[in-house]
Amino acid sequence: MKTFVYAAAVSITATTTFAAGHGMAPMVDAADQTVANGVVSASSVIAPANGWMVVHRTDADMKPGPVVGYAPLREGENTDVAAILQEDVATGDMLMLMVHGEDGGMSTGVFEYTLGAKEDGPIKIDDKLVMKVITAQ
Ligand SMILES: [Cu+2]
Repeated sequence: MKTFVYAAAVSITATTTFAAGHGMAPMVDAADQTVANGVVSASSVIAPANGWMVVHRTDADMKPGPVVGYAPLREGENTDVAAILQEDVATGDMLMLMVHGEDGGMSTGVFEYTLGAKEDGPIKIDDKLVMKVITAQ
């Protein structure tokens, strides 16, 4: 009897976690902002799994360029995600905030992506990157 009760509790927990993580469409919500404090932030990010918000340089072509920052994400909703910029970003520069996974590298919890690599690479939903482009003010 004791074993049965334990099994039922585990089952309910697993179902709840699945619903919370997969019920919301992955997205990045961020606005144009000053980055004078050395940080770029997103007001809300929904991630399908634990991973990273990666900050790429970009331009009018909207292609992801070099990585200039990253911040950890939890599965589900993240609010006020802040990434420290690794180099100066000037007023008018465009940045692409993108959801990346935590898969394929050597270490969990260590950001191992470099541009074009598979390790901790970008996630895709319906073959599209999950990202938002902002301009530094
Ligand atoms: Cu990316």
